[in-house]
Amino acid sequence: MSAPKHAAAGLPAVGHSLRIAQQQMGVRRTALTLLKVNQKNGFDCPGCAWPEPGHRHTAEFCENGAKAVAEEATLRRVTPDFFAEHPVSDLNRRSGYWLGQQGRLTQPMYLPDGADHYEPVPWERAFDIIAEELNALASPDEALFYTSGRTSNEAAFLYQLFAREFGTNNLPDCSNMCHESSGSALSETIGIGKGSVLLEDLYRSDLIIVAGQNPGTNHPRMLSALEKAKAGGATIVTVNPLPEAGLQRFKNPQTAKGLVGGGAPLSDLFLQIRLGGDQALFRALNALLLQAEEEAPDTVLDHNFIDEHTHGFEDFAAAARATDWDEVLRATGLDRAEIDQLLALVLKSKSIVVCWAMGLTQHKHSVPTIREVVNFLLLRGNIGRPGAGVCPVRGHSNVQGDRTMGIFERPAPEFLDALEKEFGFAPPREHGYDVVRAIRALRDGDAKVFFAMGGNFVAASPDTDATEAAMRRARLTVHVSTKLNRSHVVTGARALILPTLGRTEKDVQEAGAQFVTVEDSMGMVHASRGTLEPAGPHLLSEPAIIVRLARAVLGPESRVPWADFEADYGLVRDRISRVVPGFEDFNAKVAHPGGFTLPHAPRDSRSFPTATGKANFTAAEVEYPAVPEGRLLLQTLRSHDQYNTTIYGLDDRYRGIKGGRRVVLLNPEDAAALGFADGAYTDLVSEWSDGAERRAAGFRVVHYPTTRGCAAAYYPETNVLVPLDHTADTSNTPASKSVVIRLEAGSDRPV
Ligand SMILES: Nc1nc2c(c(=O)[nH]1)N[C@H]1C(S)=C(S)[C@@H](COP(=O)(O)OP(=O)(O)OC[C@H]3O[C@@H](n4cnc5c(=O)[nH]c(N)nc54)[C@H](O)[C@@H]3O)O[C@H]1N2
Ligand SMILES: Nc1nc2c(c(=O)[nH]1)N[C@H]1C(S)=C(S)[C@@H](COP(=O)(O)OP(=O)(O)OC[C@H]3O[C@@H](n4cnc5c(=O)[nH]c(N)nc54)[C@H](O)[C@@H]3O)O[C@H]1N2
Ligand SMILES: [Mo]
Repeated sequence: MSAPKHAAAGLPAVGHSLRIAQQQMGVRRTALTLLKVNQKNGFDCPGCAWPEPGHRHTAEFCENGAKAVAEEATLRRVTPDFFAEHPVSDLNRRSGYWLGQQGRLTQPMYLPDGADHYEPVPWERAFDIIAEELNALASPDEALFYTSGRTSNEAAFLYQLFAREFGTNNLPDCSNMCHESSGSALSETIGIGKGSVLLEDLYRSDLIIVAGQNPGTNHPRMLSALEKAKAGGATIVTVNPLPEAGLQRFKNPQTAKGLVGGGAPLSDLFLQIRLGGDQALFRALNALLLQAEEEAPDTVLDHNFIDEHTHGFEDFAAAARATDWDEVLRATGLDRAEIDQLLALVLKSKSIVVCWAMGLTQHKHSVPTIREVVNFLLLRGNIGRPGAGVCPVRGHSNVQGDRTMGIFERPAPEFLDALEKEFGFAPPREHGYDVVRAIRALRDGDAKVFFAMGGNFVAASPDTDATEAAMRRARLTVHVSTKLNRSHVVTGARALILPTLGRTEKDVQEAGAQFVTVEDSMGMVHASRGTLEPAGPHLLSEPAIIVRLARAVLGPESRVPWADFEADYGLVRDRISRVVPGFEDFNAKVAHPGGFTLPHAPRDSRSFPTATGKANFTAAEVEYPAVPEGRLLLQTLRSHDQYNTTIYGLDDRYRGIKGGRRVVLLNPEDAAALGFADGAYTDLVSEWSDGAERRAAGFRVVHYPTTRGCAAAYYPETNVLVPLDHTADTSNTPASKSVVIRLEAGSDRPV
C-alpha cells in the first residue's frame, strides 16, 4: 500500500473520473454527458443526494458523480446472446465487479423454473408471469416490493400506489439499511424525519461537526460547501475512527487554486473516536454544557428556547449530570482534553450544524445516539434558526423523495387517508415488512414473490448466506434494473430481469418528452431530464413498467386510471399534489428552474409536530459496543471506487490502497498484538450470540491509522459477517458498523 492521501479531489480526481468515463462512453459522449449533470436543463446526478447550489458551475459534478454517470451511460451492452453464452451457474461464480462491467441490460429476460439460462421474453408475457404469481398468493402480504433510492418521485408514487391497491404495505427499501435510524430519532424528537438545514445554513454556521461520514468519497460536492463555510468563518470538527482524506485536506477541482497545490485543511479538530462511541461523546458534551451553565448562569443554555419549544429537559439533565466519565473515556477512546477542546469550540459558536451519515446510523444504539445529537443542539437552541440544525446526509440520489412519496412499510394513517380519498380504494392499514423482516419472511416461507424496483438486494443486505438462502425459497423474483448484478443470479424458482431507462436517458411517452423529479438531502425538489438516447429500443421507463404491471395484475377492476399515468407524468404529479403535503401546485412549482423547497416545520417556524407538540429531549442510557478480549470491532464501509454494490475499480485512492478489495484495515498496534504483519492474509470470523459460523476468507492485512480495536473492511464483501438479527433498536437497521470479529490465520493467500 502507499501512504494514505491527505488531500482529496484536485487534478488527479478530474483526470481519474474522465479516464473511467471515457473507457465506458468514449470521448465525445463523455463531454456531452457530463456537461448536463445537475444543470437546470439536465438530469440529476445519479450519485449522491447532496443538493446543488443555486448558482451552478458549468461542471457541477464530482469525480464520483462522473463515475456514476459513466456506469449508466456506458456503451457496453448485455444482450440475449450474452445470456445464451453464460448460464446462471456460470454468472453465479463471477464477482459483482465483473457482472457490472458487462454493460447495460437491453431486453426483458426470463429464467423458467429449473432452467440454467435466462431467455428473452416479450414484455407482455413478463407481466403475465408476474400477474399469475401475484394473483395466486394466499394473501397480498406474501409479496414484497423493494425500492432502491434512485427511483424518481413519479415512479415511487406509482409503485406504492400499486402495492397498496394490490393490498400490502410490504415496501422495504434501502433506507431501512441506511438512514432509518435518523428518521426514527428525528421523527420522535423534532417531529419530522428529515434534516433541518439548507446549504445557506452551512454557509452561515459557526461550527460544523461532521460525525461518521466520509464526504471526500461519498459526497464530494459537500467538500465545496464546507470549504465555502470555512471561508465564511466556520470551524469544522470531524469525528471518525479514520482520518478521511477529504476532511483533512481538500483541493477544489472547480477553482483554479484547487487544481494545484497542497489543498486547504478543512478540519480544524479531528477526534479519532472508537466505533460506536458517539452517543457517549455527545452525552459528555451535554454534561459539560450543563456544568458550564451552572458555573456561569444564563450564559450557556438557551433558556427561552428550552422553555418555549422543548419538553423533557429535566429528565435529560438528570441523566446527563450522572455521566460516568470513566465510561465516556472507554466508549470514545478519546481523552478528556480532546473533549474539552470540542467544548471550547461549542461555547464560542452561536450557530452549530451537525452532519452525519452511516457512521452514526448503523449501530445497535444508533437511534439513542442521534437523539443525543438532538439533545446537544436543543440545549443552545440550534434548531430552527439560520446557520444551525441537524444535517443527516442522505445516500442515494432520491432516497429521501421515495420516502416522501410513500415508500414506507409503516405509512402514516394520514397518508393512507389521503390516498383513499384521492383514489377511492381502501389501502391496507397493517404495517408491512422492512428489509430485515422481509428476509425473515422469505426464509420462513411467509413471503413468496420478491419484486425490486432497482438496487441489489442480495448483495446489499446483511448476512449474505442467510439472505441468499432466503431468496432462493421465493417462487418468483423480479428485478427492474439498469445493470446486471448479484441479485439477478441468486433467484427464486422463476426469475425476471426487466431492463429500464436510467436517469441520463430521454424518456418519450404518448404525450411527448417526459421529465421526472427528485428530492435532495435538504428537501429541495427539482426536475431531472435525460438527454442521452436510451441504451436500447426495448427499454421501458420505471413509470411505464409499473403501469403495465398494475394493469396486468389488477385488471379492469382497478380504481386507478393507470394508462393515463404512463402517457403523461404530469398527471401523476397532479395526483401527488393532492396526496402529499408540500406538493400543492406541483407541476407549476417544478417548472421553476431549480425547483422548490419542501416545508419543514422545525426549520420554518420552530414548530415541532411531535406527540408532545414540542421538541423532545430524551434521556437514554449510554451504550457502546462490548468487545471481548482479543477481538476487534469491524466496520463495513465504502472504498473510493464503488457505489454501494457497484464496483468501479479495485483501488481506494484516498486511502492509498491498490489492486484489491479483500483487505482489512488494522491499527498497527492491534495487528502486532495479534501477530499480523502488513500484507499478511487472514480470515475474518464474526462472533454472534447464535454461535453460527460467519466467515470471510482471505483478507489482506493493511496497517492503517484507525482507532485501536477498530478494524475496517469493504462492503459488500463483508456483508456475510453481519448477523441478520444484529440490528439497531427501534429502526431495525443492520448494525453494519459494529461487528465483533476475530482474525484466524486460515488462508495464507487471496481467495
Ligand atoms: N462514491 C460513492 N458515493 C456514495 C455511495 C457510494 O457507495 N459511493 N453511497 C451512497 C450511500 S447509499 C450512502 S448511505 C452514503 C454513505 O456515506 P458514508 O456514511 O460516508 O459511507 P461509509 O463508507 O459507510 O462511511 C462511513 C464513515 O463513517 C465512519 N464511521 C464508521 N463508524 C463510525 C462510528 O461509530 N462513529 C463515527 N464518528 N464514525 C464512524 C467511517 O470511518 C467512514 O468515514 O454515500 C452515498 N454516496
Ligand atoms: N455491510 C454493509 N451493508 C450495507 C451498507 C453498509 O455500509 N455496510 N450500506 C447500506 C446502504 S446505506 C444502502 S443505501 C444499501 C444500498 O442498497 P441498494 O440500493 O439495493 O444497492 P445498490 O448497490 O445501490 O444498487 C445497484 C443496482 O441498482 C440498479 N440501478 C442503478 N440505477 C438504476 C435505475 O435508475 N433504475 C433501476 N431500476 N435500477 C437501477 C443497478 O442494476 C445496480 O446494479 O446497502 C446497504 N448495505
Ligand atoms: Mo445509503
